[in-house]
Amino acid sequence: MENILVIGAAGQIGSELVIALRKKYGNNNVFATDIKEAPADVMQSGPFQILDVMDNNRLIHFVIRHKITQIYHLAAVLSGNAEKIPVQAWNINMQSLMNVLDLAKEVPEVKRIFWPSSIAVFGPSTPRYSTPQFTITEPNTVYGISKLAGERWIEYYHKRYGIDIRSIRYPGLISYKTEAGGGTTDYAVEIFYEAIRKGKYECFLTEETSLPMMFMDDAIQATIDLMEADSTKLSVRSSYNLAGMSFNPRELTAEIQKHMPDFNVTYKSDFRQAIADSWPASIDDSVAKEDWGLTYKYDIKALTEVMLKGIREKLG
Ligand code: AKB
Repeated sequence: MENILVIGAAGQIGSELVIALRKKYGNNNVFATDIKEAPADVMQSGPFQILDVMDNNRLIHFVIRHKITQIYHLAAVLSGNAEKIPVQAWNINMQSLMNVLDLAKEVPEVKRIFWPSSIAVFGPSTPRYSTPQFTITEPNTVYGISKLAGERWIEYYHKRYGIDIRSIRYPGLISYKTEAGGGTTDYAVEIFYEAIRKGKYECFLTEETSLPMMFMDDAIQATIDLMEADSTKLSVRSSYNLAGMSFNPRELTAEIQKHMPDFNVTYKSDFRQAIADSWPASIDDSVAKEDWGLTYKYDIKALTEVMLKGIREKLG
């Protein structure tokens, strides 16, 4: 029997992952934690506790008391926010990971860990199109530097201590349940909310800024598939590339306008433009497909339909 701890359960990924894991492993076996309250369904469908991953003592006691066997550590300061508080963001992103890695060394019952990386590990010197799994990684954002350092650490802990930690380089994630917070790809979530709330949107990236993106259902499925994959098939112990779909704000606007012809977007870049310009426009995820059978269901058309429907229902 698995007892699963999700750290960062109130966030964009966590709030959906907890529900998916509870469906699979049973409501009472998935322990949701965060430093703030999570959406009602997360709080009500199974155990939830306020827990700060930076508080090492409480974390280790929690893991031992609840006989945790798997940890999903999702808490992080994202790219946009991290540029505002670089040293604090570095400390949070790195120390929280080190707490979880050291805990896995101390508590052998913890058999498997998931930790998300990001396309932010790439930088301006990385090949921009169809970015390979193994390539130049010279990120120039504090978030990217912390994710790259994290990738090096998880591979090290795997090789040196045999800890089974698995990771995905998520593209921009798009969902309607919990709004994204502080990332560069957030425009692709905000645009849907503003389309429905106001019929117009001012985009903080230029209309030609192409980035890799993915609908949350595909990201959750990929995460669970990777965690369930046969360990001997995993050739990458840093983090797997995931491509999702690539589009720019102009293409996404055109897709929304098929449903809302009067929707209007204006463009005013801010500091996040430089971050987006340093990231790949498209990703090669052939290694993930080969190793553990990565697949996707959503393209830009299906994504737009489900986002508009979901937000309309949510906002009543
Ligand atoms: C961000 O924009 O910071 C994140 C990411 C791509 O990791 N969504």
